[in-house]
Amino acid sequence: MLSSNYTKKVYEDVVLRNPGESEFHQAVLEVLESLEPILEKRPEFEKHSILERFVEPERLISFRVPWVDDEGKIRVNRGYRVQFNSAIGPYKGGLRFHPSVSASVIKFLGFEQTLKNSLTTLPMGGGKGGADFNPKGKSEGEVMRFCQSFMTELYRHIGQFVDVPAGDIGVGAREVGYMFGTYKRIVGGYEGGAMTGKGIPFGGSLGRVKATGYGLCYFAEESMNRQRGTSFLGKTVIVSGSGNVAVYAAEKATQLGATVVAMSDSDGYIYDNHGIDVNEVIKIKADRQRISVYADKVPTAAYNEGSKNIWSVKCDIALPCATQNEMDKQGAKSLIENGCLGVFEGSNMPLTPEAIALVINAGLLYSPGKASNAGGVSVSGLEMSQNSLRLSWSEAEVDMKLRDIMKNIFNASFEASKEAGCEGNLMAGANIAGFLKVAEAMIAQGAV
Ligand code: NDP
Ligand code: 2IT
Repeated sequence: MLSSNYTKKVYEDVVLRNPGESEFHQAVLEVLESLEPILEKRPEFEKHSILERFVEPERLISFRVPWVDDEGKIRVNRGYRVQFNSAIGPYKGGLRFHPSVSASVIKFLGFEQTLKNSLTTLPMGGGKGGADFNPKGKSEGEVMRFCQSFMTELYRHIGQFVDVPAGDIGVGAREVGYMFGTYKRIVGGYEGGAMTGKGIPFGGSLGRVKATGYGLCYFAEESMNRQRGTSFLGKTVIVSGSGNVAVYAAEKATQLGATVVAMSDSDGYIYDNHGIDVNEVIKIKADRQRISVYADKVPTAAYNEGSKNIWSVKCDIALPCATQNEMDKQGAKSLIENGCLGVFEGSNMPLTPEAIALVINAGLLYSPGKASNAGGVSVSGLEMSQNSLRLSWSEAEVDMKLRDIMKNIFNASFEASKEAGCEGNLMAGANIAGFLKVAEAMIAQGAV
């Protein structure tokens, strides 16, 4: 609930100006609620219309993506890029290929990305993009032709100093490779820093693939240690999803001494109280098969239909790593009843507002994705630095920098929560800490 006239007015305008865009409204409302305590103390933000500017993307590009399927038929998808905020650096954020992609989804993600990138301490603004293309069931040739067509429009909007895309749902190393190759061909030169998540032989960072999942666990470990004096050691963990973020979160949680008992895809989840063999999941996903195949291969595992039911599994730690609004109040209630200690977000906005309220009010540890999943974009930032320097850091060096960054994000969020009078509320802390830096940069740059 908003209480100040300023935030109420800004939110009303967002709803009026972006009708029906429920994901975008949801992301904005959460942030405005968190910012209220500091807005009272910093009247200059209202004076400079910072919130009005902060919720309005600098630019939203939407474009036709025609491509030819294996039958020779021309198909059409819609592509997007939102260039949300460039106050502290070039726009930066991933590309998502999923049938659910819409202007609302891309805007919520770009809005969140602005705050997340600010938290990383690296000079990156906020952007996001994608298409309502479903890579599932498409041949290699179809995926390549789609990526090439997508880039023949996107290239004119990006560049190492302008806007730097990377992967997200449905976009991994394969798709980034096809898009980067097309970009390179069109612009007529190697501009490594124009995309991140690239393959290792052509400028990729050793460590980017694992960065989001590993970073999530480093953040969760720090939170458990600092806020409860405990750690992953001996804990049971649920990881939803089985994509890039999920598998490396599961791998790191296992390395830190936890037992991952459940993982999922959009159809259902697997359960094994002996612990899930992450390498087997990685193999299944490399073959682009469903998670149900795991239960066929591993006799101690069971498969259950319905991905949302994963939260009914008893666990100490929940790591949602699939998609937005994947945990509703029923899921949160089950976790609380089963004595869960903390929920750390790997995906972007996985908890509904009702689920967040339940988790926080029940006293569980909780971290918002913009803080705890920032490891991915942080290592993207490191990849950009390496491309500019024309060198390559070892995986161990990247991992060390990632650990430091995640610790710093925890500290910044925790300190900001203390200053705002809600010590330990990392949602409020992350929103405030991320916002302040961008807001100050916006004031310094005038009415742009
Ligand atoms: P992937 O495409 O690699 O994996 C996505 C996983 O989530 C798959 O298991 C997929 O299942 C599942 N999933 C997707 N949509 C739904 C849905 N509607 N309902 C249930 N399950 C679903 O994506 P990533 O791992 O890269 O991304 C996962 C989340 O993490 C996203 O929210 C993304 O924005 C966020 N993120 C990603 C970063 C990165 O570096 N990649 C960085 C920071 C955040 P299925 O195969 O059945 O579709
Ligand atoms: O949501 C995210 O932070 C990402 N998908 C990663 C973005 C990036 O530019 O690496």
